[in-house]
Amino acid sequence: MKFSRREFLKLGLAGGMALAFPFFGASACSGPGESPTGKGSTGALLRSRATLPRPFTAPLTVTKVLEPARSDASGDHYEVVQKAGRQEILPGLKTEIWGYNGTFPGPTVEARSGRSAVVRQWNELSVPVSTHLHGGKTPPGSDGYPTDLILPLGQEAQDGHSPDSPSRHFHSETHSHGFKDYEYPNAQRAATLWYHDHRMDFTGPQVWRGLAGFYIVRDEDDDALPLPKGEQDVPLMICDRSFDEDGSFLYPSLDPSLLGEPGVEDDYMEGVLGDAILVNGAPWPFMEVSNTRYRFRVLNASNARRYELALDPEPPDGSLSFVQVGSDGGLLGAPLLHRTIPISQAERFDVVVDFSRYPVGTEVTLKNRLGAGTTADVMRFRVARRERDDSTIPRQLSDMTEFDGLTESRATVERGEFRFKRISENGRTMWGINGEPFDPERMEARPELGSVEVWNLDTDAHHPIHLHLVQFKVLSRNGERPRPTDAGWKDTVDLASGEEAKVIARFDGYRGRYVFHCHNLEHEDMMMMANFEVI
Ligand SMILES: [Cu+2]
Repeated sequence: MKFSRREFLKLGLAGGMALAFPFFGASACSGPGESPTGKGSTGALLRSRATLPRPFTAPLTVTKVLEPARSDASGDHYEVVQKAGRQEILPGLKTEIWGYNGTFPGPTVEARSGRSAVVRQWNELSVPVSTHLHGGKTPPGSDGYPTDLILPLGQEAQDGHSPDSPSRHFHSETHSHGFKDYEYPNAQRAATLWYHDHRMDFTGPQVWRGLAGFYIVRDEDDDALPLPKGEQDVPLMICDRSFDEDGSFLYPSLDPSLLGEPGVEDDYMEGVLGDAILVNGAPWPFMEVSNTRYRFRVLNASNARRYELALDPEPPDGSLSFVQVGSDGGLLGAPLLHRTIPISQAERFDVVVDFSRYPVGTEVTLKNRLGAGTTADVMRFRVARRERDDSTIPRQLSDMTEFDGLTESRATVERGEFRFKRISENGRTMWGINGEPFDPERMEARPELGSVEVWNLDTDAHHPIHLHLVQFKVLSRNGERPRPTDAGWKDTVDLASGEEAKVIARFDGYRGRYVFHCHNLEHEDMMMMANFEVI
């Protein structure tokens, strides 16, 4: 019988060692360069028991676009059913997934800027859910607040895991039964957003089981650019997973029913890292491309894994691999060239890759420079044919007057440090902000509607920090200029251990309560989240 560290603790077998280990074991695999499997990521590797397939044998699939159930003058109305499904992810094995419409990834929603969408989410799973549109400027009642749950029909709200848990507040929260209508005004510029589960204490396991999908906002300005379009505009959802012998997802939940005690075995409190890399749900897929430019909307939908994406071989003409045209919040003002792209959980990079730089017949691998062994590869492109290319990358992409105008002198309030650090809660190591675990009742900040604020963020491990409602600008990193990949409108900033950032945002759109949190989903579930209320 295998004891988890937690069980050892309960039995009093491990003593002080068990308390000390999570601290020092943690930092040993969180810094750059230490563990081959966790390099650049804060987390512990969970090894698959299933035989993993040879890479580059499964074709990349592009997730299908969701058709509205109806459209009228007011906007588009969608119906989505969250339910279990069975998918062949590993060849010859079936994996039970939890998915939007029973698929993983969920269907892609294509929205128009300025045209509202209402998504009716049905819950046919065995657990409560809450759906968040990441990067969306969404009214508070539709933002997928962690306790704003859709309960399965016939299920009552539960008290959560322990009597003194913040989930005691469940009874004072609003719940829906069976379904909920999420209203997305889409009063925002074109951008690659994504939607995923956000249930308090259980986001990690529920996203791991498959509750994630793309939500792409388009507008006339973006459409009018001569960037690659149609089949050459490809969303790529990258995430890591681990598989049990029978093909089912492995995840170290304390209670796999996800109805009792939340959290993961102590060995994984740093975060859960899988050893299989999936793109759009397929393990290390290949994609046949023509010798033209492609626009890839890259999303890191992993729970805890960071990547540093690179092309192998690099373009033979010596040019840099990626031309970044967009960030979390849509187009940049002007394109940026990168040799590699570091991408933390929940970040999006909109990049153009020009395959005309490679001879037809070349195989180009998308590598993860932070990975080792099975996690060093992401997917492969085969330059299979010649094709006429009408696309170009214009020197000017979008009007950034508003972005450029967000300067420190415009801010009326400066807040923080917000310290994203380990805490001890009831004798357990957890994650907190300013020493506090998440509590739905406590407001960490009350920005005024329309005001500009500077927030200071700092960390003790790798924490990708995400603010709901707003897109911000990274003003500085560690007191210096932001790095090139911090450019543009951001809703998530990738902070490594001991880093600090100063970000600036205008808190406009809606009054109400929103969260900000670490997007390492195990950290988020273990309380690294706080509220702000726009007043
Ligand atoms: Cu974190």
